[in-house]
Amino acid sequence: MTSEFGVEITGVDLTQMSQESMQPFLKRFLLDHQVLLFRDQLLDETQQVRLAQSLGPCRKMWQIDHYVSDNEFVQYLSNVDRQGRFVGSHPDPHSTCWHVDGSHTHVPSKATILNALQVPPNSGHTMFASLYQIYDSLDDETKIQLAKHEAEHHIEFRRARRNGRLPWQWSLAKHRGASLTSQLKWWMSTIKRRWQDGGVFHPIVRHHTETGRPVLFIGDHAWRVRGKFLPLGIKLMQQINSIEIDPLAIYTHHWAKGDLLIWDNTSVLHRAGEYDLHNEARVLRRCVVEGV
Ligand SMILES: O=C(O)CCC(=O)C(=O)O
Ligand SMILES: [Fe+2]
Repeated sequence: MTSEFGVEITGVDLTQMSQESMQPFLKRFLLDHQVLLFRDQLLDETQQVRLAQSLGPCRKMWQIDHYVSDNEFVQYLSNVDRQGRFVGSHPDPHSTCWHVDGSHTHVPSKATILNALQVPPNSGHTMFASLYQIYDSLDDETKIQLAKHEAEHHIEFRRARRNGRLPWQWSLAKHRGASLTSQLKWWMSTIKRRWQDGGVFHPIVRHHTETGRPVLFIGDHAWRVRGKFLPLGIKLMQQINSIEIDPLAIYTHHWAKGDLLIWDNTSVLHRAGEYDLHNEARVLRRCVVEGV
């Protein structure tokens, strides 16, 4: 892993451990090392949910149409359907940008668990960077300035541009052919919902809820700095989000079938790597633990 975070744990069969014995050990390792890797673990859905629940209640998951699970706590990230046919699209294209799972909710998830059922031999990696380390690398003045601000995290506003939701992109992207009326309706209902729900704000320098250590709480869902004139707030957030991450501080996980990764979601950024969507099958089973 890297010199700062991540650990591979060997000699453990996760299917054989009771929830009680797993809980203290997993919790300690996760807080200390942020990313845990176990190899050769082919769990079934129930076993993976049980493992996740040893850390806390699981989040109910949305399902990918072509690879649905009956278990509400399980999601498959897959570019093939159950018969192994390529569906021709990425299960979650936005996950290729650095992000924190669920940062657009008031209480971001505590941990994410992926188990690899099928993976390409040399691509489709997952990358991690420590938010403790990113914060620690800032100079004192920047730390003081950033600590004064909060970011609004909103998944739709942040993704609008990439999804071609902005008028000058309509002819280019996903929404090619969508009528002006349907686009306007989308914007009106999204803005109305945001207005009714109120925003989700997190301090840009956030203290980890369990370790108390400061992190630079950035990522793809953070779309504007609160309290600034909107275009400036958006621009400033983009600048903060585009902070350069030292390549040596990134852990790139090259998946093998049976790998199981657990990460402490609010102390790392993660992102999915590219792979050949049309020729290389990639199926990961995912569970998410609710935050505290
Ligand atoms: O597909 C991946 O490598 C990562 C997906 C992801 O962002 C997640 O599981 O939260
Ligand atoms: Fe994610």
